[in-house]
Amino acid sequence: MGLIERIFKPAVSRRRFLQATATSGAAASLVGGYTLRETQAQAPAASKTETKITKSICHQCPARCGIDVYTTDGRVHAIYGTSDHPISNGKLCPKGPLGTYILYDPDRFKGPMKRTNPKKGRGEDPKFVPISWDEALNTVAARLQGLRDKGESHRFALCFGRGWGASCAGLLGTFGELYGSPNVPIGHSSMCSDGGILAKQCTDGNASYNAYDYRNANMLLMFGCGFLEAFRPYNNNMQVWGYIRGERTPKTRVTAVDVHMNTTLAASDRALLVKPGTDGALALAIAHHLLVNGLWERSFVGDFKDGVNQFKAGQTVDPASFSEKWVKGLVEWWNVELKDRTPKWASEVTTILERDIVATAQEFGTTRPAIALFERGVHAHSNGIFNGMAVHSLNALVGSLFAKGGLMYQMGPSYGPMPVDAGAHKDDYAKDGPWKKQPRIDLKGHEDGYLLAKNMLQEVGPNSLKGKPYKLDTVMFYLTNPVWTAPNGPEWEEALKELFVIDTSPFPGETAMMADILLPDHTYLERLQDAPTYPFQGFPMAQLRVPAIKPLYDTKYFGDTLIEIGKRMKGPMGDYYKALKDSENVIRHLAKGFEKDPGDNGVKDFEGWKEKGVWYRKPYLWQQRNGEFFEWDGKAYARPMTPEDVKKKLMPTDSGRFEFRSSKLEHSADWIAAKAGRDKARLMFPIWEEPKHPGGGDLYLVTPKVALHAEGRGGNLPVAISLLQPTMGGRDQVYIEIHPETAKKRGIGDGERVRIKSSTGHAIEGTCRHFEGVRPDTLVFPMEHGHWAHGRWAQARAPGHCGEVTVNQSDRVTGQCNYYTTKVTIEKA
Ligand SMILES: Nc1nc2c(c(=O)[nH]1)N[C@H]1C(S)=C(S)[C@@H](COP(=O)(O)OP(=O)(O)OC[C@H]3O[C@@H](n4cnc5c(=O)[nH]c(N)nc54)[C@H](O)[C@@H]3O)O[C@H]1N2
Ligand SMILES: Nc1nc2c(c(=O)[nH]1)N[C@H]1C(S)=C(S)[C@@H](COP(=O)(O)OP(=O)(O)OC[C@H]3O[C@@H](n4cnc5c(=O)[nH]c(N)nc54)[C@H](O)[C@@H]3O)O[C@H]1N2
Ligand code: SF4
Ligand SMILES: [Mo]
Repeated sequence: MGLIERIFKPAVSRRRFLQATATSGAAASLVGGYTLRETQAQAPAASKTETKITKSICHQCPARCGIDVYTTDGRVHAIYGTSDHPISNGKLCPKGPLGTYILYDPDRFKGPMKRTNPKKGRGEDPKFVPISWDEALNTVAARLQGLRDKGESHRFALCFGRGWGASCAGLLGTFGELYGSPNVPIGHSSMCSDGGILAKQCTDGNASYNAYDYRNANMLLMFGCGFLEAFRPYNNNMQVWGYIRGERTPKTRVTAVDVHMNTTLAASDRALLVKPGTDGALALAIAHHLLVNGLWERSFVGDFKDGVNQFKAGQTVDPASFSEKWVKGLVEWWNVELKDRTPKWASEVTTILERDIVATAQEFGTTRPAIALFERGVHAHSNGIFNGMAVHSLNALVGSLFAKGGLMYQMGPSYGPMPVDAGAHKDDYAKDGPWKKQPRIDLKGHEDGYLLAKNMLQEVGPNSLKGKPYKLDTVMFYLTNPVWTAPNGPEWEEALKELFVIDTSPFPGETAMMADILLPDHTYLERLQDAPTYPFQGFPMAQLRVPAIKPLYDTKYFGDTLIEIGKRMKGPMGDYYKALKDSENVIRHLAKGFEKDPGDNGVKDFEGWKEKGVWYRKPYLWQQRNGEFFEWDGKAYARPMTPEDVKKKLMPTDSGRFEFRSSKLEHSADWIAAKAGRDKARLMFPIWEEPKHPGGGDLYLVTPKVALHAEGRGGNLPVAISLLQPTMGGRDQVYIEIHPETAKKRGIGDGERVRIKSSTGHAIEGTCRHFEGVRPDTLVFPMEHGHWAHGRWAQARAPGHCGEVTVNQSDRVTGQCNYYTTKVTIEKA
C-alpha cells in the first residue's frame, strides 16, 4: 500500500478502532498518556469483550451502500461506510448510520402472529396473537392449496416493493409459474420509476436505469431528479459532487430543473423552476436550438449529405438530404414536431425565460461530454413518456451514449445457475390450468388496461375492490406498504378489508395492520441476502447482505418463508422447494459463478463474498468514441464492434440505433391511439403533450424525497423524522412549502395550520411555511410523516399524509403513477 492509500484507505481507521475498543477494559483505562500504538498493544490482553466487524449493505434506499457493522458482545453499536466498496468508499449518507434504530425498533413484530379481531381498518386493534411458524406457514399453504384445488389460484396475488436480489424477489416469478397465478409477483416499479425506464426503452431499447460516467462529464443537465437528495446512488452522488464541483472552479457545469429550490438547485450553476409537467417542452426547445445552430454531434448522429445545415425554425427538411449514423428518424421528428418547438414557444409553456432556455441549450450543445439526466419529476406526469423521451434524446444529439463522460447501462453479475431446474417441476395445472386464461388483476399487458406496462401495483387494491376484472381472495406483501405509499391509500384500506392478507414486514406498518397473518422478516442487519447493484458505473457488481448479529426474535428471512410455503404445497411444486432447500443454498449457488470470474477484490466463492460483502469486476466492457463502438480487449477499448454487435449488446431496438422514431411505440400505435387518444402519426416521436392534472384544485402538489426520507420505511426512525426537513427549519414535523404571494392571497400566515383537499375526497392538515424558492403555483410537501401506524414515533406525527390527497392516475403507456400531478386547494385550517 502506498502512502496515499494508507492515509485514505486504512483497513480500520483510528476513529473506528477507538469505537471498536471503547467498551473494552483497555479502552476504559485510556485516560492520559497512551498513544494509539500502546493501546493496541494492551487491548487484546485486558479485553473481555469481543468486537466483530461485518461487511454488509444498507437497506434504507436503493443505493445499496456497503457498510461495516460493528457488533460488540452481540450488540450492534455502530455502522460506517465500507472503505473498500466502490459505492461507499468509506462514506455513508446521513441515514446509513441509523440502522441500529431499525434493528432495535421497540415496536418490531417479535414472531409470527394471527389476527383475532375480524374487523379491519384504521383504529381497529387487530388483536394479533403469537403462533408458531409451523402453524403460520401451514395456514398460508393450506389457503393457497385450497384456491389451487378449486381452480382459483389467480385470486392469490403477491405484491412486492424493494426487492433486493435472486434470493428474495428473484424467487417470486418461479413461485407464480409453479403455483399458477398471473398475479405472482406484482412489483411496485410503476409507483417508482417505470416512466423513466420505459421512455428509455422506447428510444434506445434498454428497459433499465442508466449508469453514468459523471467524473469525466463536463456538463450535467438535470431534470426533475434530486441529485443531492435522492437520485440513485445518493451517497455516491455526493462523493461525485465533491469531485466534479469541489474545486474553486468547478470542473463540471450543472444546470438543474425542478419546481422548488432544493439542495441540488442551490448547489448548481443554473437553477430553473419549471411549471410542473412541462419538462418535455423545455427539452424539445433545447433539441431545436441544437439543430438550428448546428450543435449536434455529427460523428454519432450523422449529417446533411452536402454538409449544409438545413434546420431552420418552422421549415420542413427533406429526409433524403440527411444521412443518419447511429440514430433513426431525426428529420421526421424535426418535421412533425421539433421545427416549431422554439425557445420562445417553450418559454410560454414552461414559464422559464427564453434567454435562460437559450443559454442552457447553447451551453449543453457546446460542452462535451455532457449528460442529460432525469427522474420522477419528469416522468411522474400523464405525459411522462414523451417528457422522458425528449430529455433522453438530448443524450443522443450530443453523442453521449456509451461515451467516456456519458451514460451507459449496468452489466449484471456473473451469478451461477439456480440449484434446481424449475421447468422440470411443473404439473399440468402449472402448465395449462384455468389461471392461464385469467388477466392480471392490475390489467398489465391487457388491451383494456396497460398493454405495455411492467407492473401496475397501484391498480391492484382498487381493481379488486371493484371486482374488475375479478376479486382477489388472498394477498401477500413483501417490502411494500401500499395502504400508505400508493396514491389514495384509503382506497386500499377498503380493498384489504375484504381479503385475506399476509404481510411479511418486521414492522407494524399500515398494510400490516390490515393483515390476517404476519410472517415477519428478519431486519436487514440480521439476514443473509444477495443484492446486485442498481445502475452505478456500468461494471458488474453484487453485494451480499451478511448478518451482523443473530436474529433478535423469532423472525424468518422472507426468501426462506417463501421456500417453506412452497415445500408445503402438493405435487412437483412441493418437491421443487424441498430440493431448493433454503435461501443460503440459493446464494451459495449464485456464488459459484464467481469461480470462473473472480472479482477485482479477490472474491471467488461464497466465503470470500461473505467476508468482503461485495463482488465486482471492472471495467465496463464497451465504449463509443467519435461514432465508433469498441469492446474492451483486456487492455483497452480497442476491438471494433459491428452494427450487429451494437444492436445485440448496446442498443436493442429494431434498427439497432437510437430511435427518435420509436419502433416500440409504432408497433402498438393502434392501441395507443385508441386508448390514450393520441395522434397515430405522431405518437412514436418525443412530442409535446399537455399534461393532465386531476384533483380539481388550483395548485400543483409535489411530494418529493428529502435526504433523510427512507422510502416508506423510515417513519419510525426518531432521528430521521425529527430532522426530515432541516432546510425549512422543521423540527419534528414537515412544513408545506408555499410561496408568500400564494399564501397572502388566501390569508395564510407563515407557520399557520392549513388544510389541503383534492378530488380523492380526503383532506389533510399540516403547517405551512412561506418560501420564496417554491413556484407560486405549486405546494411542496415531502412525504414520510403522517403515518397512522408503523410504530410509536411514526404514528400520529403531524402533518397529514400527502398520499391521501394524491389522485391515482397513471400514464397509459408506461403505467407510471403520476404522483406529482394532482392539483389541490389549500385553506386555513
Ligand atoms: N433520500 C432518499 N433517497 C432515495 C429514496 C428515498 O426514499 N430517500 N428513494 C429512492 C427511490 S425508491 C427513488 S424512485 C428515487 C427517486 O429519485 P428522484 O426522482 O430523483 O426523487 P424524487 O424526489 O421522487 O423527485 C425528484 C424531483 O422532482 C421534482 N419535481 C416534481 N415535479 C416536477 C416537474 O414537473 N418537473 C421537474 N423538473 N421537477 C419536478 C421534485 O421537486 C423532486 O425534487 O430516489 C431513491 N433515493
Ligand atoms: N406521495 C408520494 N408517494 C410516494 C412517493 C413520493 O415521492 N410521494 N414515492 C413512491 C416511490 S418512488 C416508491 S419506490 C414507493 C415506495 O413504497 P413501497 O412500495 O410501499 O415501499 P416501502 O415504503 O419501502 O415499503 C415499506 C414496507 O416494507 C416494510 N419493511 C421495512 N423493512 C422491511 C424488511 O426488512 N423486510 C420486509 N419484508 N419488509 C420491510 C415496511 O414496514 C413497510 O410495510 O412509494 C411511492 N410513494
Ligand atoms: S445512500 Fe441509501 S444505501 Fe447509502 S447509506 Fe444512504 S440510505 Fe443507505
Ligand atoms: Mo421509488
